[in-house]
Amino acid sequence: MVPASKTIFFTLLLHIFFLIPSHQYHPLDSLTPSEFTQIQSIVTKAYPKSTYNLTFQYVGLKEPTKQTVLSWLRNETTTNPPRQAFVVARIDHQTHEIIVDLSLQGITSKKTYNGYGYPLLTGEEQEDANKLASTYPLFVASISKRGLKLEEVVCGSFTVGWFGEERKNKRIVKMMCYYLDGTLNADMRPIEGITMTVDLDEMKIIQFRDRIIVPVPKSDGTEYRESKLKPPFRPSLKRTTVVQPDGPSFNIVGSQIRWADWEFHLSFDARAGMIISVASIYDPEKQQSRQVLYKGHVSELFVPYMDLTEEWYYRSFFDVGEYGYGLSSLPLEPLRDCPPNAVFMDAYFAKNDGMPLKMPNVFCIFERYAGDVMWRHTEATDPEKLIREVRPEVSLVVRTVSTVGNYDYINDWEFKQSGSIKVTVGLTGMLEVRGTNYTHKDQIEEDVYGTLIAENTIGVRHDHFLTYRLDLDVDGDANSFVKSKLRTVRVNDHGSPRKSYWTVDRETARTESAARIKLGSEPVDLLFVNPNKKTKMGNLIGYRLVPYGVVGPLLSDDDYPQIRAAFTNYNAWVTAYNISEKWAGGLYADQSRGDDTLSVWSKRNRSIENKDIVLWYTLGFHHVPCQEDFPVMPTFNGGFELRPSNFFESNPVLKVVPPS
Ligand SMILES: *[C@@H]1O[C@H](CO)[C@@H](O)[C@H](O)[C@H]1NC(C)=O
Ligand SMILES: *[C@@H]1O[C@H](CO)[C@@H](O)[C@H](O)[C@H]1NC(C)=O
Ligand SMILES: *[C@@H]1O[C@H](CO)[C@@H](O)[C@H](O)[C@H]1NC(C)=O
Ligand SMILES: *[C@@H]1O[C@H](CO)[C@@H](O)[C@H](O)[C@H]1NC(C)=O
Ligand SMILES: *[C@@H]1O[C@H](CO)[C@@H](O)[C@H](O)[C@H]1NC(C)=O
Ligand SMILES: [Cu+2]
Repeated sequence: MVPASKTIFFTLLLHIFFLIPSHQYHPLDSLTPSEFTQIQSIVTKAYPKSTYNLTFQYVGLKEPTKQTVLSWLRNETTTNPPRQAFVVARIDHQTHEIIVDLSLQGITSKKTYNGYGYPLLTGEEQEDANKLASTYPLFVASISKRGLKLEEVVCGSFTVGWFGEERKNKRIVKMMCYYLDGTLNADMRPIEGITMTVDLDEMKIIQFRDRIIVPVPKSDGTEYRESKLKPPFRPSLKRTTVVQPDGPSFNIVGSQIRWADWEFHLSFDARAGMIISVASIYDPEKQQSRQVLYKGHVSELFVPYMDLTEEWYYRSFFDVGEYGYGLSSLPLEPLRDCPPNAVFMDAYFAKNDGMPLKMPNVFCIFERYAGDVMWRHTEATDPEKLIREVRPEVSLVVRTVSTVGNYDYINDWEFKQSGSIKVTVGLTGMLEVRGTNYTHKDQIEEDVYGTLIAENTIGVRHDHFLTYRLDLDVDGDANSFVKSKLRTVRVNDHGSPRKSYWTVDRETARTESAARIKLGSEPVDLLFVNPNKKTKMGNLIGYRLVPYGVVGPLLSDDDYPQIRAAFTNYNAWVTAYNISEKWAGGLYADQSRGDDTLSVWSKRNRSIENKDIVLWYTLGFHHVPCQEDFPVMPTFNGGFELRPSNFFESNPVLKVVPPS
C-alpha cells in the first residue's frame, strides 16, 4: 500500500544498509528437500538398516551462531556459513543426538542421550500404534461387548506425562479409541472406559484395561461439513472480498520477506512450526535498517486437563515437544483460511525414515486491511475549518495453522507499519470430550470435571499455555530488561487539592531472578531497552511487551504436570542468550521430569544487564467448555504485541501516504 516509487526507494536503501547478497541463500533457511535426503543418506550409512533399527524423530537446521549470521548479513564474510543439521534418532531403543555437516558430508558429532524424557513422536509411529487395537483380542472383545462395529473404530495415541515414577518408563503412549459410524467427527464420540498402553519401541500393546461402560455419544449433531449439514442454513452474507489491483506490496526472495519498512526471514521447523528471524525495520529518519527481533517462535504449548478419572488424569500434553507444532501444520485452504490476496509457501520435514515430506501451502502471507484506523484526529476548535486526518491500518500477516489432534491453533505474526509486531493465536477445532451416562445437567451431583455439552458428552476443563521464545535484539544485541511498576502515591502536603496520583518506578533487572514476572497482580510496564542507545531526547531506545489478557497456572507447584511445565509459573521471564536453550519444557518433553525447563535455566541467575538476552512470554487460556463449543468451537483469540517505545524519534507512521 506504499506508492511504487517509494517502495523502490526503500528497497534500494535496504540493499545498501542490510546488504542481502543477491542469491537466495540465507544461513537460517530451513533444510531443503535435497539436504534432508543427504542427511538421511549420511546417517543411514553410519547406521545401516542391516545392523540397526533406526528412526528419525527430529531433523532440523542446526543454526549457525548469531555472530556468524549477523556478520554474514553485514557482508563481512563472503563465504556462506556451513550448513549443519541436528538429528535426534532412535537407534536400537536409545535416543541419539547426531550433528551432520552438509559441507563435509559427514557426521561431526554423535552421542547417546541417557537423561529423562523422550524425543518427539513421529506421525508414522502414531499411525502404527493406532492400528494395533483392531487385532488385539481383548479390545475386540470389549468393542463387541459394547455392541459396536470394529470397522468403525479409530484410535489415537496420547502421551503419558510423568507422575513421580522413580524408575524410567519405557517409551509408551496410551491409546484411546473413538467411534465413527455415521460421522467423521470421531472426537465427539469417545469409547470411554478402555485404556491401552503401547510400547512404541516394541510397537505392541503392553497393557489393557476396560474399566467402565458408558454409552458412546450419538453421532447426531456432530457433523460440521458444509456438504453434509442439513437445513435450515443461516442466510449467507453478501460477498466481502479483498482486491489489490496493483498486486501486493510485499516482496519475497527465497525466505526473505520485505514489506513497508520491515524485512524478516521466514522458516519452518518440525518442532517449532513457523520461525521469524532477523526482523528489522528501516528507519527513514536514521536512514538505516534497525534490528528488532533476532528470532521468535512458539517454544512449547502445555495443555493439561482437569479430570482425575483413570482414563484422563495423565492428559497433560506438551504439544510442541511431544507432537511437533510444525509436524502438526497442515495445508491452508485458499480463500477460506487466508484472504484472496494471500500467497502461499510450502514447507518440508523429515519422515521417520529421514526422507523429506512436502507439506504444501503451510504458510500464507497477506496484507490485512480490516477497515481499522492506524491513526486519526479531528480538530474541531474552529467549526468553520474542520481539520480531519485519518490513516487506514494496513498490516502484513504470516499465518500457519497447527492441528494437534483435536485442536486447531491459528498462528499469526502480524507486522505493522508503526513498528509493532502483533502475535496472535486463535483456538478452534474440537474439544476433547469424555463419554458419560448423563444426558441432562439435573442428573449431575458430583464434579464431572467439565460441562455437559451434548447428551453423554462432557467437555473437560483444561488450559492452553503457549510459551513464545522471543530473542529481541533491540537496535543491537546488548539489551536490558526494565520493569516499571505503576504505583499510587498519596499526596500529603497541602499544596495540591489532589489526594493521589500515580508514578512509575523503573527497575533494570540485573539478574535472571529479577526478571520473572507474574502479571495481573499489579500494573507493570515491561520494556526491552538498548542501554547503549538513546533518542535525541535522551530516552533509552526500547520495545515494550503488551500482553492481551493475562492468565497464570492454577495447578499446585508440586503437581507433576506443573513441575514439568514450570515454565508457565511466570508470564514473562528473561534469560541470558544461550543457543541451546530453545525449548521451554526441555529438549526431551515426552515424559520429562522438569529438569531441563526454562525455570531451571533461570535459576542459574545469570547476569542479564546490557547483555544478549531472551524474552519468554506465556499466554494462556483457562477453558471452561460451553455448548457453543460443540460440535466445533468458534475461534477464540489471544496474543501480545511488541511495540516500539522510544525506539523512533516520533510517530513513525506520520508520513505514511495512503494509496490513492
Ligand atoms: C529391529 O526391531 C525389530 C522389532 O523390535 C526386530 O524384530 C528386528 O530384529 C530389529 N532389527 C535389527 C536389525 O536389529
Ligand atoms: C557484498 O558482498 C558482495 C560479494 O562479495 C560484493 O559483491 C558486494 O560489493 C558487497 N557489498 C558491499 C556493500 O560491500
Ligand atoms: C451407565 O449406565 C449403565 C446402564 O444403566 C450402567 O450399566 C453403567 O454402570 C453406568 N456407568 C457408569 C460409569 O455409571
Ligand atoms: C547453555 O545451555 C545449556 C543447556 O541448558 C547448558 O548445558 C550450558 O551450560 C549453557 N551454557 C552456558 C554458557 O550457560
Ligand atoms: C541473583 O543474583 C543477585 C545478584 O547477585 C542476588 O541479589 C539475588 O539474590 C540472586 N537471586 C537468587 C534467587 O539467587
Ligand atoms: Cu480449549
